[in-house]
Amino acid sequence: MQTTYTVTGMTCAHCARSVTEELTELEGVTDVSVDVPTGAVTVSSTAELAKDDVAAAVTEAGYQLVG
Ligand code: 9UX
Repeated sequence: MQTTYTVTGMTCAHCARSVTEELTELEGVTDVSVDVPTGAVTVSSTAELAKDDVAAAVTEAGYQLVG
């Protein structure tokens, strides 16, 4: 399945990489796609992710999940 989240604070490709790396560590995540200008982060996973886990990973990377 695929879910798109909004993340604030990313301004460059390195930001996107940090978020991607953290999210990829979550169990079941198979792909992460980041659009820096809009903050849209699309996560593909084998099962539905807990939003708290996604938020924690984004925070760990240094950014914030919206909503
Ligand atoms: Mo650089 Mo993207 O500080 O932050 S990683 S703008």
